[in-house]
Amino acid sequence: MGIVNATPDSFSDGGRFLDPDAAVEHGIGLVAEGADVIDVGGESTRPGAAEVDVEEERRRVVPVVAALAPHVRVSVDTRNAAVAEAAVEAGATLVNDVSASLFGVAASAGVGWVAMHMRGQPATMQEDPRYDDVVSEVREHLVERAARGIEAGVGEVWIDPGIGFGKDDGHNLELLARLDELVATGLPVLVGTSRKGFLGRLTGGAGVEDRLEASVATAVWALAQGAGMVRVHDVAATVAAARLLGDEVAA
Ligand code: HH2
Repeated sequence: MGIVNATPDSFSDGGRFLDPDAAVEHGIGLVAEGADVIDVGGESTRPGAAEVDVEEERRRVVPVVAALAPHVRVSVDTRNAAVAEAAVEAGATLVNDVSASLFGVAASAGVGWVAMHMRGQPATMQEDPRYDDVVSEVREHLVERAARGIEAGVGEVWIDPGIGFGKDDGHNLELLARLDELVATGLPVLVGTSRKGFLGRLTGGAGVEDRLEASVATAVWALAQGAGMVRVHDVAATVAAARLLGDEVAA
């Protein structure tokens, strides 16, 4: 899953693809690099990000989804039902939902749904997150959300541990180390580590443009543990590295 952020303030590519033409061109480039899905977002959910007006988010996302959908599977990265609905109407077939609450939209539109785990809201989620056992708590929450989605009639439900969403570095590492416990639920797992802050801290303070190796390493790790999809900025490098895992993962 390649990332296209049509936002002015995303942590790694904010402002580069706010112009719809630039966003579409970037998405097409990621498809050429080997992306199977393009994830289009119009609201940054980085720690501390402010909420975006729903109309503004819709204006950012819909033209990009409409232009990409004839070429590739498109997911919409949103926590707003109205934006998800508009994106699906424009051709998106997967709702990537960091709020894990939009299963109703996915069910009535007959599209897939990703339930991601987040503790709190982006504006405050990194203020001292605490868990007794982060993996069990995240798994329980996601299994409960997935059951709600399946009950509502969603035919394709993914779960995502939400790396960096209300988690400290230790929590993120624990979730990656014990990813097999999420895979063991039998639900397909999506993982997003790409260029995230914890990778910078773990690799001696690498800035956002210098996190390629750590991003690729964690993506390959996640796939090797059984994740079904990884959400990445650097598609070509990730695809090249993931090929080392062979047909088992590709299938
Ligand atoms: N991470 C981000 C956004 N959406 N969706 C899923 N399913 N999983 C993730 O880990 C995830 C996500 C944050 O990354 P990015 O889109 O690059 O930045 P921003 O939120 O600032 O737009």
